Amino acid sequence: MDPYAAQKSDKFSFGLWTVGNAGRDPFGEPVRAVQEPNYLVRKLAECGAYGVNLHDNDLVPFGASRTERDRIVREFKQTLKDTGMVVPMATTNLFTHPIFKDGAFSANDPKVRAFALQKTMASIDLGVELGAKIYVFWGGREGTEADACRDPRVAIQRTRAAMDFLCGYVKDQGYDLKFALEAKPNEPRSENYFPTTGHMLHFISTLQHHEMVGVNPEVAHEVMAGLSFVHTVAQAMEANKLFHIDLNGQKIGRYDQDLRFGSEDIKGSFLLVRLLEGTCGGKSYTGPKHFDAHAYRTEDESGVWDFAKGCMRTYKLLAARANAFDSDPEIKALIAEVKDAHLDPLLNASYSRASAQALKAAPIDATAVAKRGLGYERLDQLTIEHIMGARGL
Ligand code: GLT
Ligand code: MN
Ligand code: MN
Repeated sequence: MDPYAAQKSDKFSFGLWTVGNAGRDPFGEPVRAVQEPNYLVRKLAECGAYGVNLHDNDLVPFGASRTERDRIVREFKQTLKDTGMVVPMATTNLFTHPIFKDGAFSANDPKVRAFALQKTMASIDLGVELGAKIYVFWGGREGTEADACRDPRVAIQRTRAAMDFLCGYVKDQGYDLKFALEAKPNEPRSENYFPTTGHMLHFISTLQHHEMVGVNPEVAHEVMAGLSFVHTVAQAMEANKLFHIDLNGQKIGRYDQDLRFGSEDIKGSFLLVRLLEGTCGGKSYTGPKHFDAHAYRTEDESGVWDFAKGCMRTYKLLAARANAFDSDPEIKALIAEVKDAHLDPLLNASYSRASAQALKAAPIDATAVAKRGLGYERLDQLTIEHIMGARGL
């Protein structure tokens, strides 16, 4: 059996909008036929994915009647049952309809804010009905071009009010659902509020029900801003706030490319998988691994499935290499923590006048310490050799 073929136990998921992407861009028409959701789920199951995520309107068209909605949902549930697929995450489309042209929760018009809440409550009901345990908020249109249109502090306050309200709704309904907030620096707006995961993490700490809200960082969105995605994810994990993750590929400084996972920055992708899988130590990430990406516009439908299988296969290849890397005795020796019998107790002591005094008095020869080479060239070369399969497998 191919050890890199995706299994349901890997917990790989795709959004309906990812493998369903028809290749439309701001300059060109779709290049592929729009595929029907039930068909996409069956194909994803064949590829080895375990889950499918959706926006309300990826499944139920905007404005559908209750009868129509119920028929669509019934059929979709049957497909999930037939294929053994789950819906781990659901979200609301608060960006396509023109009513959201100036944002949803942060919009100046109360009618827009109220409509956004109505739509989200209905969409939460839908997600829960399909079994979702995570609910994503991506504020696609929450931002500005004419920045004087509102006090940015008010935008933050309105978003907080919306989150507090929606957390209240979930609790009142007795739903087993957590929220995951997804940041993006810009696009489609010129400036988005909450541009990075770091901004989101602080914002979450100000919410009434902060314990049920975490983050959904996306590779492309942090890399667009020139940030280290590995460090972003590490901060979220360390805060126990990594509720979900959007994996893909991206070049720095471009539009949101949403490329196949691992197709760009192979070293960064390796370090990310290493962190998520926990081969470097610490807690691993056990939630769904969602590929929020799409096939190149050059592709026909078979290219879409090559893309989907490629995301999952690359993840598994990198996981195997991360495992080999962290089992390599030379790597272990290179990254072993430096121990100092005299200083360690002083550094580990909590503050007191006495511990401060002892630390002040500790003799440290800065020149001698500075002379020591750290071996990071060797470490980094070995990292490359592991990634390239020249070592370890
Ligand atoms: C949209 C966006 C993604 C978000 C999705 C959830 S929709 O495709 O580009 O990053 O995760 O709303
Ligand atoms: Mn995303
Ligand atoms: Mn993206």
